Parts: sequence; C-alpha cells; structure tokens
Amino acid sequence: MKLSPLVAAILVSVSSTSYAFDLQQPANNSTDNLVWTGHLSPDTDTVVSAMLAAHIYGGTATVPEKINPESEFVLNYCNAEAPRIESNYADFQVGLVDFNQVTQLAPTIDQGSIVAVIDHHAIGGSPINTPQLVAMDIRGWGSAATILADNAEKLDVTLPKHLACAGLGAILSDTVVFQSSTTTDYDHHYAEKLAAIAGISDIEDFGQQMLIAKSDLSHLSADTILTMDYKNFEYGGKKVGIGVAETLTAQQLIDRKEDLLAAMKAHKQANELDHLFFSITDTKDKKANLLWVDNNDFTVIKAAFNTDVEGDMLTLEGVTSRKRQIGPAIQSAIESL
Ligand SMILES: [Mn+2]
Repeated sequence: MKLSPLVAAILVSVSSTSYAFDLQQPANNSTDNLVWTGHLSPDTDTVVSAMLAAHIYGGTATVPEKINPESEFVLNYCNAEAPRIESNYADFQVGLVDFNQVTQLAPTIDQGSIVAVIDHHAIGGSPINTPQLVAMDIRGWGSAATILADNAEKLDVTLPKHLACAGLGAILSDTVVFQSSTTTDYDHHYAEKLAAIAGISDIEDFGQQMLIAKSDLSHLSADTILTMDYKNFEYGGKKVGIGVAETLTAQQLIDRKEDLLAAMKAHKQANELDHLFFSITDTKDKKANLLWVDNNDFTVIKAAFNTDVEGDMLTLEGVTSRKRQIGPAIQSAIESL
C-alpha cells in the first residue's frame, strides 16, 4: 500500500520525535548541548558517573557544585580531570546520574530538559516530574558507576585507563570498599574488570587509601563537614536533610559534637527544614553515630530506631548506609507520625 503524502509526513514526524533518549543505541541520540550531572553535594559516584556517561553516550560531564576531598583524591590517583562545575543548566539537555530526587537537583535545571536518568536509588519521596518521556535505567546495584560499567561493556565502548580507575574508585566509595549492605555481586564483578583495565592489582589497597584520605576532617569547618555528603529529601510532605561523614576516625568528630550541633541548628533554620539529621559513620567499626537538632527530630529518631535514647547521640551498631538503613527508617517514621 502506498501511503498518502500526509500520512507519510505524519509517520516521519512521529518517528523522529517519539523516541526518548536511547540508552541502548546511543547513535540515535542528538548530543548537541547534552550535559550529564549528578546530585548536589556531589560524591565520588556522582562525579565519576557523569564522566562515564559522557564517555559512553556523548555530551559533557559536569558537576553542580565543587567536588569533595575524597573525589579529589580518586581523580588525582587516577590521573583524571574533574568535570567542570556548571552554574547554569538552562539551554542544555540534561542526563541525570546517581539520583532521581528533585530535592537534590541543581536549581537551574528545568525538569523539561531532562532526557535520561541512570541511577541506583529508590524513587520514593519527591522524584523528578517531567512533562515528557525520560529514558530510565535504575537498578538496585551498589553504585551508579557499576551500571555505567555494565552499559559500556554491553555497548562495546572501551573505557580508557583513567576512567576505568575512576569508575573503580566510585564503586569502592559507594560500597565503602564492599562493606556496605548495598554491595551486590555486580559491584565486585565490575570492580575487578575496571581494575584490570586500569592496571590496579590491589583493589583493597586503593580502597583503604581512599578511606584514609576522606577520614581526616580536622582541617574542615563543622558546616563543611555537615554539608559535604548531604542530601535533602521530602518525606510525608516534610523537608528533611540527612548529612553523613564516613570516617575511620569517628572519635575525632564525636569530640567536635557541640560544634556540629551548632552548625546543624543554623543549617536547619537557614534552609527551613522540618528535620535534620547527621551521622558520624564509623567505617572502621561499622556503626552510625546519629545527631539531631531538637525535640521534633528526637521524636523521629525514637520512632525510627525503636529505641530508648540517652544523651544527645544515638549509636547504631552495624549501620553504615544512609540509602539502605538510615534514610528508609527515618522516612517510615516521619510518614507514620
Ligand atoms: Mn551513588
């Protein structure tokens, strides 16, 4: 059957506009003005995932804010350059890596410009809300970098040494050197593959050096420590901030508790948060030391961890993951109060 010109024109226009960003066949995508970015308060997985995505799919890697000392260590170790800091995302097509919450989105990103999300977090809370179809690849793996390593392999994209090394650093960071309960077999599998490409024979040693590099926080202000690895959430209509400091030398921070509490109080007020929590996460002895600001927060802590609390800090043995342990407990407590 021969199509009338009108029908043919409609079909052409439909087929040329109906595809979302194509994560399976990158050649189908226009990468003009495409940038990749992760969440605010970027961590190593967010930084490196943007770099991996730009290498695999085209476009430019960016970060929405300055990178943290751990990421600096990893990029330095890998001889890789940090992505540029983008202060204005208007006029770009944007691919998101390592998050899906609007509370963690750079404020200049128009949600209508988001074309893809590659992530490993729950969609609960306040996910992005887009008028158009967005390509999504969300898997319950230990890091977004692991998902991107898998995509690179399936798409036959070779990773250069420095990116393989940085990818390995991102997996080690998010899984706390495979100690976190979020670690999957995929993370081990791709960590080994990336290490082989990067020529790194001792993965554990790289991981330990990274943990040591991020542990010394003595030169940083309490406010910097609070917001360095920090995420905003919306749980049950409440604005909730959760900051984390992962450190091998937790006592160093516990000794600065009064300082941290003062910084938390100021941060909670300035950002008009309903709740604010901070965990001094002891990566050596695998426990979280939780701090909160006021009685409202304390009520949530008691409900979340179902425990009698004495003093102004709650130590939770075996708890190291905001994503898997601290966040979900706080979310369900707030939603049930
Ligand atoms: Mn991540």
